[in-house]
Amino acid sequence: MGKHDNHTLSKTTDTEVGEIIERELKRQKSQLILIASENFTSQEVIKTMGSVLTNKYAEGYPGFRYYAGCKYVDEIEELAINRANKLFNSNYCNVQPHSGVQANTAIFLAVLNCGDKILSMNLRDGGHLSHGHKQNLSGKYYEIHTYSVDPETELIDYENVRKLAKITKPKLIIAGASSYPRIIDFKKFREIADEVGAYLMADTAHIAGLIVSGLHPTSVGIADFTTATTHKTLRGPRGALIVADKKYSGLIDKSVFPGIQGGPFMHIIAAKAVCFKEAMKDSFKEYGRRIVENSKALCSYLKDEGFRIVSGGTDNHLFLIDLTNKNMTGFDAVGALTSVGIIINKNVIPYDKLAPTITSGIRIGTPAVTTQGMGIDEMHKIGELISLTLKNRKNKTKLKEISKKVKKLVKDFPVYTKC
Ligand code: DSN
Repeated sequence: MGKHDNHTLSKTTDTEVGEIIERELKRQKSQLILIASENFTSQEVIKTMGSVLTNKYAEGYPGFRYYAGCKYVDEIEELAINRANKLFNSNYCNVQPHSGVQANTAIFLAVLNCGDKILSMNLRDGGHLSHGHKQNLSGKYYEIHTYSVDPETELIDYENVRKLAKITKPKLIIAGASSYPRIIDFKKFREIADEVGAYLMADTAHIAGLIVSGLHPTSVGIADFTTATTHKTLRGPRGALIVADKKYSGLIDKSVFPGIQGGPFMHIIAAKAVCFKEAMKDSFKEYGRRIVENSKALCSYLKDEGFRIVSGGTDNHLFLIDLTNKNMTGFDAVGALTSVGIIINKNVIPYDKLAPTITSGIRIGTPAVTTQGMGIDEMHKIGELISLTLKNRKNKTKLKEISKKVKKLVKDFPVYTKC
């Protein structure tokens, strides 16, 4: 079971803040959350994030802190590290990065000098801001070269990656994406990195939960560095971690602290430990299996409804729809879907001619609705509601009817049942 029962979220007595949180809770309870990077974390994770551990400064690492009084937070961080290593089958990890961007940045700082070359996936084709966007630190401090997906298949063209790697001779190759619906072949990336003497970093922010469930091949033991967020498919607190071989421990630890961060968030590290334990359970493997099953079911329903699916389908928790032939932008689609309570995000698609603020596509993901306990029948209902909304986006009466159906569907699958 992926569903979290018996949630009792405690309320703040600061009414101004409390009322806003209450409204956000109501929103989460009444809308269909199909943002591929969002999820509903467990009550245990939420409780742990709200613990007194937030009071403690602990710059440094267990046993080597710059503050006194770290006996118990040392125990917490050691527990989180041991659980992460068990979960990812690794011999070293750093659980302090506050976010995926910071985990990635820590790797850059660890192995690159300003001006060194990175070869990463084009943002338009599925890459991430922190892989070299010109406004991100990565794009400002390093020389970025990008690979694209094949224009026909919309899959990563490994031969082209190899060719580009040989031409550009990067010091670091990044494998990983924030909107790529297919399996990433980390072994092929390893071969390419070895051929040109580059480091390989796998950014598994989106797929970490699928990796630990055995639903996606692991990058651990293949890439030099694996970064992951803990709040997406891993379903933990907002944060990140880095997994690598222990020969890199000194470099990475220094790079996270004091390199790019100060005091670690001990309450979040504790919640990461809770998440890692939850992710070791057989029920989490089953959850991962159902995320992918649901993603495939929703994707294929919408494909049958006449929507063009980028790369023709999905192997993971998300898929992309190209709206070009529907005379609609991603921006338009988000507006219509939000109006009926279906929350997705606009997304650039391979070779997109439109700006990231407009986009030709949308990205849809199933981690959150799968946590709610929805299955294939519900995916078909959601597919119908999405299709009807997009086809009737200017028909207010129709949109009102759809909105009622969305509310009913979500009500049948409560996440937080006691609040
Ligand atoms: N914002 C995350 C996503 O939605 O994919 C990535 O940082």
